[in-house]
Formats: sequence, structure tokens, C-alpha cells
Amino acid sequence: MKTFQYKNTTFEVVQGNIVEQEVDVIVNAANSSLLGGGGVDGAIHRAGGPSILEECKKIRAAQGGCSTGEAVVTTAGDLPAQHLVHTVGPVWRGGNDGEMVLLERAYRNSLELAAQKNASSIAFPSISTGAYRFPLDRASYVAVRTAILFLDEGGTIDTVRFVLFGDRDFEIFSEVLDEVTQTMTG
Ligand code: AR6
Repeated sequence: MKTFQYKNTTFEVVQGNIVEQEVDVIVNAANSSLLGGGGVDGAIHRAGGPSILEECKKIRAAQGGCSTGEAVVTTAGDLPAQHLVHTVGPVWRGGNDGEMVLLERAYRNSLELAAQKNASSIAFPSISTGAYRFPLDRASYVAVRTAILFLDEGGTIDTVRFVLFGDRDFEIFSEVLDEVTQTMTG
């Protein structure tokens, strides 16, 4: 695990499975349908049980899914968390289609929903870097920078954990954490 302290918040980069994280809020890398899928989304619905999909269906009925960059909240079913935030990252289309801003919004809206639920800890997977093909070096930069800006603008959360599945992803994310925190925090 790699950690970095910023003001009152601990950033953690860990290699592991998102469904095993004991935190207040686990973030799901969902799609706009909110009806589940592969990757993180599939793992969360499998491990969390059917109540999560039932809640997602109610949200769909009320607001018609979730747009890219937006986020919705449900309970966490059987997962070791209080809530799930389902956010939809952008599909990578080469970088000139607003992907950076949309990914930033996905992280930002997730942090804000967690704060509204009074969460003291949140665990993120690497949103958009699997099926949606966002390059991991750029995505990790957006992830860390957005969390620091959220804190600078008055957001409060004790622990922000980034959970990477593979060794190489863990290494890249750890290096980017160093770079971003050095440039943003002096
Ligand atoms: N724990 C942590 N990280 C994981 C796990 C896990 N259990 N499983 C995969 N990863 P992805 P996206 C990594 O595809 O790119 C779904 O079908 C994975 O290696 O889950 O945002 C949704 O329904 C990759 O680095 O999310 C959407 O349709 C990262 O998590 C679509 O995929 C994200 O990969 C969303 O695609």
C-alpha cells in the first residue's frame, strides 16, 4: 500500500479487489443503464447481492438511468460498506471528446455524494480504464487531482482509497500520486 497525507485526509493506493474494501462508500464503475455489466460493475453486483440491482431499477424508473459524469447512490447490499456510489465514466475516444472533464466529473460527483452521506472513507476503482479504455496514466492523474481540489474547496473525508486490480496499474497509479501531490502541494 502507498499512502500520502494531505491536510486531514489520507490518500491510499492499494492493489486489491474493490468488493473487499471496508469503507463507508464503495464506488462502482457503472454504465448509464445502471443495470450492471462486467468488470467492477459485475463484481459489485455479484458480491453485493440482488438488492443493489433492485435499487438501481428504482432510480432508473425515477430518473431514467445515469448520464456520463453523473453519479447515484444506493445501499451496499452484502458488501462491507454503508453505501455504493454508481458513477459512469466516459468511453475513451482518443482524448478530444471531453473525456478528461467527464472523468473529473465522475470523481467529483462521487466525492460529493459520499460527503452528503457523511462518509469518512471512500474506495474508488480506476473508473473508465477497463472496458472504457481510458489510458491509466491520464486517468490516475484526473483521479488524484480531483480529490485534492475537492478537499481544497472545503470537502471533508478522512480516507480516499484508490484500488487497483493489477500490479502494473498499481505501480502507475502510485507514481502518478507522487507526481500530482508534489506539483499540487509543493
Ligand atoms: N476490483 C478492482 N478493480 C477491478 C475489479 C475489481 N473487482 N475488476 C476490474 N477492475 P471496468 P470501466 C479494474 O471495465 O472501464 C462494465 O461492464 C479493471 O482492471 O470495470 O469504467 C460497466 O457496466 C480496470 O482497471 O470499468 C460498464 O459498461 C478498472 O477496474 C463498463 O464496464 C475499470 O474497469 C465500464 O467500464
